[in-house]
Amino acid sequence: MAEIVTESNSEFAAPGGAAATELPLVLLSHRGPITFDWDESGRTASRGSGGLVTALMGLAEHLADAVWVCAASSDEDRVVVGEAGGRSVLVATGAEPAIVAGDDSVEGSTLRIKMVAVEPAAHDAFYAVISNPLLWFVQHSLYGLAESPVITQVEHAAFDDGYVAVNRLFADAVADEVEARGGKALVMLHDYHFYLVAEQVRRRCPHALLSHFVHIPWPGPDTWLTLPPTMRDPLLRGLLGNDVVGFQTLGFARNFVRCCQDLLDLPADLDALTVSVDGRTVQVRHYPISVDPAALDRIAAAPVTQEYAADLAGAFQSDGRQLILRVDRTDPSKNVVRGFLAFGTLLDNHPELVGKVSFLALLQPSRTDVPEYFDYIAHIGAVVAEVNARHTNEGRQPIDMRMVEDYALVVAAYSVCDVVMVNPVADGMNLVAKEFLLVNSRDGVLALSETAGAYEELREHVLALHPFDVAQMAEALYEALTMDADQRREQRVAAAAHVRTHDVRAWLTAQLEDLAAVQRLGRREAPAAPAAGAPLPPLEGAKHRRRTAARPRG
Ligand code: ADQ
Repeated sequence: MAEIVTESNSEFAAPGGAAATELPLVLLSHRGPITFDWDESGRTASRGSGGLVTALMGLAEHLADAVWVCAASSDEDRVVVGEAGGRSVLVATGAEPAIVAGDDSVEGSTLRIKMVAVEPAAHDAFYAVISNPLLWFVQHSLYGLAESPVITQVEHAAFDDGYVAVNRLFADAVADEVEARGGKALVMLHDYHFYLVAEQVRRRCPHALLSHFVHIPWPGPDTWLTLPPTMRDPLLRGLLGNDVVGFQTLGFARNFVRCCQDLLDLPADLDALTVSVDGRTVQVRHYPISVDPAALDRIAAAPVTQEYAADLAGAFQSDGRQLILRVDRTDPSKNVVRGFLAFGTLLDNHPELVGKVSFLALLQPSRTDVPEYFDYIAHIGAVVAEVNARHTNEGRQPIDMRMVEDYALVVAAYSVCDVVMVNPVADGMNLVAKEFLLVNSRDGVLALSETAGAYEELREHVLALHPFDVAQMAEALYEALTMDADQRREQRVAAAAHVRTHDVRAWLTAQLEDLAAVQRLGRREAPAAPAAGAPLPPLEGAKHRRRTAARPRG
């Protein structure tokens, strides 16, 4: 098997060199790796942050012929789409990202990006009616079924004219890129916005190797019954257009197989995690996403982070006081309200802790245009005010809630806190839990919801939270605050070692290995993998050249 490895991305090679295919890469995610804007100095370009963007960029930047398809999100993105006539643009991705003009040469990393501009009404139906909230709420089990969801003609129309139409648009964009690469490419699709893409790309490009990674939970068939068959069946069938469908946990992967069995009546194997459809076998896998330890270490060591850490320790931890932290988007799935109720109960039950423990919440406002999210922020504010009114001690309020997006502050808070509370109602993985483990310097305790994807990996090293049981969460916080030093250290060290060895590169490498295996075995065989000795020949991909270093622009 040839490898996807070039001189400069050998960190993505699996041991033994079996990591990948020799195919060019086409990525798809709703949010892109680069966003363009306009200020007084002219066009600006900024690189997305976060482990996922970094890992996928690290792969794509080093492959000739890779392209990342995404939605145009800003006005300037749409100007770029217009200028490029709908084609992809080459972007230099160094410290100051910029578009590379046709005849310019560039030194350093580059990435080809194809942004798709969606007509606003269709995008609104796709994004603000179907993806968020309908799919997000179903997949995180957020509906109180006595009253919601109410699926009317509006949602049906939004599904047909928004979700289906926009998925078709993106499928066309992806298929155009695959065809431009000779019809053979490795296609990696991301998340709940694009469940219908693979099936359509497969129709146009039967030789593409297709995978989809779902970042959020995949509930069991009963929960999917919340959606009418006219929605849920196409979503499942769309995903079955892939060769490999990836989830965060084994539990979610099994749920998907059960959905295919129970809702579509397809032959499936719950042990092998395969589904047979249209004479093909679809592999269902789990790849727990993770963080980039080196990048986190750099941020933790930066002067701004260190300054923040000293300020936080001075404000919250003098005289032996302890600090509980939470870091979240203000998303109802994160369960912020019950978290504060549990803290209030902790102080009610243990009045000796009043004045001795604070709760710092760094909350990033999220999707405030969705009514449920807007109302949730108001609810959070009311609970915080109530707990603070009940337990203010010598002028010190126990909860310090900040609506802020500041990653250096977040990392500083991880490093000094004594306990971090991660209590989502449901979560695909939850990177806050993993980030905290890597940078905490006080043997802090991770109090983690049983329903977060991260719990499947970390359960032995954390205090379990039941996200609906406020009394249990209050007692777990008490246990965390009073845990003896040896146990704290043992737990955190073991959990951090796990995260360091299971980082975001391991997440990506595992997917590339599985895709290479699918390609090796010949994905068109059904129902099981072909007998040894009868594999299809590997698909011949475009040759991967190392980009010639050249002089920078201007
Ligand atoms: P999210 O739901 O966004 O991700 P999570 O995995 O916790 O959840 O990632 C949040 C990120 O935002 C973390 O890197 C965190 O540090 C950062 N963040 C949160 N609050 C912040 C603040 N106030 N300021 C600055 N940064 C802040 C989705 C899924 C998850 C899955 C990821 C990746 O819902 O389950 O883990 O994708 O697959």
